[in-house]
Amino acid sequence: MTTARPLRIGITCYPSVGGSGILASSLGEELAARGHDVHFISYERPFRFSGDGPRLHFHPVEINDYTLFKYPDYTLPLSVKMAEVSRTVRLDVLHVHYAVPHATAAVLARSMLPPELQPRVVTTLHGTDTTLLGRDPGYGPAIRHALACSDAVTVVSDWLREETRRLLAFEGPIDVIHNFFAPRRPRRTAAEVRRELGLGSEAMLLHLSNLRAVKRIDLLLDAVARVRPREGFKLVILAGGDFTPFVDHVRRLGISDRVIVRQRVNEIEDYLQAADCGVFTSESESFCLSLLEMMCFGRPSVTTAVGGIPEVVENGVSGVLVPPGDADAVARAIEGLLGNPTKRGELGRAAEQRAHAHFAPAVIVPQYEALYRRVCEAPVAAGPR
Ligand code: GMT
Repeated sequence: MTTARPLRIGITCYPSVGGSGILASSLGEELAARGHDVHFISYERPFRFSGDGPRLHFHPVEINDYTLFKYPDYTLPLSVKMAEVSRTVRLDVLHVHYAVPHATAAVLARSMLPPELQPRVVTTLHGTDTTLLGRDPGYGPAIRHALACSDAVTVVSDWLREETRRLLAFEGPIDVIHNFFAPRRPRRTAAEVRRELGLGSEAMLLHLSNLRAVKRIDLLLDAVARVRPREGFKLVILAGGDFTPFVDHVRRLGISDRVIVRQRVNEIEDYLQAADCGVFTSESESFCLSLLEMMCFGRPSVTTAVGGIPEVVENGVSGVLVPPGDADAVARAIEGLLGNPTKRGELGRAAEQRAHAHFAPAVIVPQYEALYRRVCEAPVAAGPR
């Protein structure tokens, strides 16, 4: 039996709160736990990155604010750092999460190196890098070029693969590797969290997101304002973005006493275990990692049936899917779950089993490892294919 040698893997992602950063950080930690040497390259330590370990390293990218530039540049210092790390530790693979500007920087970094030091570039598209920037004429051609120069391109759902073909006219191979979530042990008990939130007998609805426009927080608030009985629940929002723009909306709807917001929470598991169900009202979503986070704790969600979400939950089996943009449908579905604890329990158990069977680290991480091995065996993709 031959044992494959551990790989040296560079990972670049957005370190701030966001699904792609959470996924990339967990992937790095899982790879290191499997014996690979992992090097994060970014302007900050990734959110939820637990820190340097024997095989986990962080290389900061210094950004200069030269007065001669109207806008600070990140892409070039990132590419220089990627090349420097590749050269120093001899990376086998440079895996970039979210194409803009990471894939372009990786392709540039590779071209700065002599052939024997060039890492394979793997680009993972997460969502708006295709659906928003991919259709922008100011970005689309650069993204398409970086994908064509990557040694492998992955996406987080079948739906995103089709969107990438359609919007970026990219015809090269695309591997679908779904997201995974590796929950950490909660630090507090559910009772302690509920006490912190001031919850009595009310059900706890949970929403976690960066609050960007695509998440349709307006619809989320409209929907919960219609849930009856209004004293039967509280909505907890773990906000990875600024909630201030929605405060007036909450007040106008008369639900200030029903909505609790917590900003930039790191210990999301504390809240996931304390919740009764999740609510997601996005108008587009390539996967919805937060939905999976709920599933991992055996909690069902009401969610709009958009993008890759139907690949994550099956309607009526492991969650409840509603049409996009329909606040009434969201409200009725929440009432259906809150009013029927037996059904809620069944859906939650099915959700947890599904998460375990399809979206666990043990299922997904080997798919990335196999991909890395595959690209390492192939010649480097130096130019557009
Ligand atoms: O694409 C984005 O809007 C940002 C990105 C992120 O960094 O959070 O979110 C996307 O990637 C997540 C991780 O793969 C997915 O779970 C989200 O569904 C996806 N967001 C969208 O498609 C809007």
